[in-house]
This record gives sequence, C-alpha cells and structure tokens, in this order.
Amino acid sequence: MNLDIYKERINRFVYKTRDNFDHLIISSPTNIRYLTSIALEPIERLFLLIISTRNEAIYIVAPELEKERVIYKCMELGIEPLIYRDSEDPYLSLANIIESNSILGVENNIPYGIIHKLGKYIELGELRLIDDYINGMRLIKDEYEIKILKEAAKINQEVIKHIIANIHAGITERELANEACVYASSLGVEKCIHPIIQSGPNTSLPHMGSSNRKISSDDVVLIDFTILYNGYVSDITRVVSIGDDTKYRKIFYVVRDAQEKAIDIIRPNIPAYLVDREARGFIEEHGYGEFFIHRTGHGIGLEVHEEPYIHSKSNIALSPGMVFTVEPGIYIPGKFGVRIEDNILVTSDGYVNLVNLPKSLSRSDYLD
Ligand SMILES: [Mn+2]
Repeated sequence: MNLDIYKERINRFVYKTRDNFDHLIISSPTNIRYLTSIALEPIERLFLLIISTRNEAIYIVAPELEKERVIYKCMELGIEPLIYRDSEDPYLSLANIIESNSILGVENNIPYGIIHKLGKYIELGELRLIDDYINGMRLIKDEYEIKILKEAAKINQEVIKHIIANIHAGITERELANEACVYASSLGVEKCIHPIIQSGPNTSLPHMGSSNRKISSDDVVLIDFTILYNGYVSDITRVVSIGDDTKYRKIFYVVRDAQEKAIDIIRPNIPAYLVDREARGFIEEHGYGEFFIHRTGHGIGLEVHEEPYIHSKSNIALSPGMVFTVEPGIYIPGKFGVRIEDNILVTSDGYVNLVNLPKSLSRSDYLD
C-alpha cells in the first residue's frame, strides 16, 4: 500500500495545528484511519494517535494484539509505535510524553475515561477542541476518496435494485434487509449500516429501521440503504410501491421535484442553507412544510453523517470536493412517508450526482 497520501495528510494536519497545541490526543478510530490508514476497531482497549508538537514526534498507542497491523505502517509514516500488553498500563507511556499543564488538543467525543485516567498521572492543562481542523480536512475529498465514493455509490445502487426486485407480499422488512446485506457482501461491501427497509405506515417514521412487519400488496416501501465500501459510505433512499400507487403519487412527486430542484442549484460558493431552502420552500408551497421534519442532507465520507450538514442555518460555502446527500421527505403520521436521497459531489462548475437510479414509484422502472 502506498502511504504517500497519508504522509501528506498527517503533515498538513501537523502544520495546521502546531502553533495552537502542545499535544494532540486523537481517539476517534475514524480520524486515525483518515490520517494514517491504520483501521482498527479497538473496542474498549486504548488506541490513540498522539501528535506531540513539543517533542516533534508522532506516536500510536495500540494493544499488542494489533501490533502486526500497526508497526509497518508506523515505520513507513515516521510514527513511533507504543505497544502495550493487556497486563500493562498504557497511561504510563502517555504520561511520559504529555507534560503536566500543557495545552492538549482533543476531539469533542473523546471518552471521558481517557481524560480522567490521564489526570491521575499528570496535572491536566487546558483542553482545546481540534474538531474544526480535522473536519475541515475531511470535508474536502481528494481524488482518491472521490474515486472510492463513486464506486460505493455504484455498488449501493446495485444493492437497491436487488432489494426492489426482491420485494413481494409476505416477506418481512427484516428478511429483505438481511438478504440485501448478504448480497452487498457478495459485491465487496465491508458492512451495511443500519439498513432501513420500512413498509406501510412504518414509512412515516424516518429512522425507525427494519422490523418484522410483513409487506403487503398495496404497501409503499421505503429503502434507505447505507453501505461502507473500502472505508467510505454511500447512503441512498428510494420509495416504491408494489401495487396500486394512486394514493402515494401526489406526495411522491412533491418530494421528487423538491429534491431535484434542490440538487439543481448546487454549485461552488453558495451557502449550504440555500439547498435546504430550495427543497423546504417547494414542500411548503405545496402545503406539506410541517411534515418535512429533518434537515435536507449531510456530508458523507468515512462516516455516515459528517460535514457539511445541509440545514436552514448552515452557512458553510459549498466547495469542489464536498460530497453530501440531498434527501427531503414528507411524513404523514400513521399513514406513510416518502424520502428520496442521492449523493452529490460538488465540482468546480456545479455538481455530479453519484447516483443515477430512477426516481419512480413503480418497481418495474428499476428492473433491468
Ligand atoms: Mn442519509
């Protein structure tokens, strides 16, 4: 594996942060993966990236059982591995690096236990958040990331087509979701994240997830499928009806047109809230404003929800390399809901929709 991309990332990150912190403690496995390519799921064991501006050194703290997966990349990246055994206290080596009363950079989701235990060995200095620095980098995808995100979207579309082809009266939402995850694995997907297949009145609850409800012949079915492929996310939603779709049409077309109008205004330098306003304004004009109960979209990348968030207060200027979802919805409590979601890449002169699935209530439109 060529680690040049990661060398550049970690150097850029050090350069951006070095004047404001003495030491950075990075505990999010996703951020560590972004900066080093080292992808571990440490569960409760301590796994940290420490960037020490004071010592001009970078360390990875990792348990011995992960040693083989860590040390070669560390050598390549100029990182010093601090490997500990289960019988050892890894905080002892942390306390050797981090001086008392120094300025520490941490993520907002650092487990409190890490700070608490470190505080037993040293006098904790000022804690400052580093999220803006790292999120600011992750926000703009490079060519390598864009290539994977495009592949992920392509594969996810195949999964969604497969699900739609397999919907039939009598199958449960959960059976369909499980089958879809098996199919996704056969296409090389790392994992399915919270697979949402909802039918009938369940579609009115945006993030309910799949249940044991049996799909019946005049149901509307909402498929919101999120996959992780090669570390990156695709998150696509479609709604189809397997029988008479008359009663779903009006709301379906309002959502579809709102989504397409919102996508159409995407270009660099406009504030993200305009995308939300476009979708929301259209839905409000049609009298369904109170039933659009979530933001219009969210960034995707190594995580399912990341910046840029697309809501009414989001002032961030869209820039080439940003990738986010556009997914307005209308949810009529107790009846049904419709959401349509694509994945959009901002380019220098507009956008590319990474998804080219039909947007139709009729399942036959999805079948090859
Ligand atoms: Mn989404």
